[in-house]
Amino acid sequence: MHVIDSHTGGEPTRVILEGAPDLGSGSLADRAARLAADHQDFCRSVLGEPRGQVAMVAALLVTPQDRSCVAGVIYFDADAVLGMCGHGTIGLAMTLAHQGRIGIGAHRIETPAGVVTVRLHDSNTVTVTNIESRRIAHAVKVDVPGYGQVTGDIAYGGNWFFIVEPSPTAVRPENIRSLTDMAIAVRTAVTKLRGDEDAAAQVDHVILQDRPAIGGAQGRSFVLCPDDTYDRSPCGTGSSARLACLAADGRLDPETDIDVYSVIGSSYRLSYRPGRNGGVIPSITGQAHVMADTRLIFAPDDPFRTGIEL
Ligand code: PYC
Repeated sequence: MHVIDSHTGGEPTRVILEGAPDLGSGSLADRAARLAADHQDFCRSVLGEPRGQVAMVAALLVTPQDRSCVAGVIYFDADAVLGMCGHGTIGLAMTLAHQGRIGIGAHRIETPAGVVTVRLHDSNTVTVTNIESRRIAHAVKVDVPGYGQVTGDIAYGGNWFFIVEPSPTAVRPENIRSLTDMAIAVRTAVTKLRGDEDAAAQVDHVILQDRPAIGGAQGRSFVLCPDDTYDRSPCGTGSSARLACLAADGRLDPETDIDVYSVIGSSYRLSYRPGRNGGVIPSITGQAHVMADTRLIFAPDDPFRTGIEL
């Protein structure tokens, strides 16, 4: 299997160029559903140890339905197929540039969540214009066993997020274990909510957002992914969901840049313009670096050809 690995602000992306199962034809959402239903072993084998690493997200290249797109892509982590992935799209753009398939300028990419645009600025910097992102529910209260009542917003940015701001625990590297435990407990409680918040059942990412520092600077964010790892980057779809909340609260004007930081300190520059359906069209600028251009081997007699499962 031919793969190219990159990282975006420390968060790895593995682009699969050949050797993946045939997902047939149809919309990217249909093909993504087939991947999730029928190919779990394949997903684990590509991302899990010993061939992968915990934080890695895969970007499976497929033929786009929309022929104006340079590529179609289905993202997945070790546990779930994703609707979109911001850091993965930045990594994919750098990978396509590394292969000489795209140059400086704007290019369209089809994802299960819709068509996004990447603008390649130089040999490492990419701006992603994401799909329209929106806040679904504001100030949702949830009782979280062991943590008490937690309040947050449900928002969509290509994936589903519950955003807790300010985070009850400081977003610092030394707190990653306790942030992870809290975010898992919050997600479990949110997905059990019933009533008006049907969207709650779809939440598979949690953002614990640090308090902004004095002077409007943004604090760091901790982002829990579906496979219970944390995003080393500031999370493109999470940043999109949060932009929708900042806009809805009147805390950020359109076309205004802000810098946001991940728990490990890597950054994105964000802005938005108003969307047609009441949401926002986010712009996410970040940097990716290609790390490896390699072939994975899955020998039939390798007992760990589908990864290590404990
Ligand atoms: O950047 O959107 C993102 C993302 C989702 C999961 C990991 N990264």
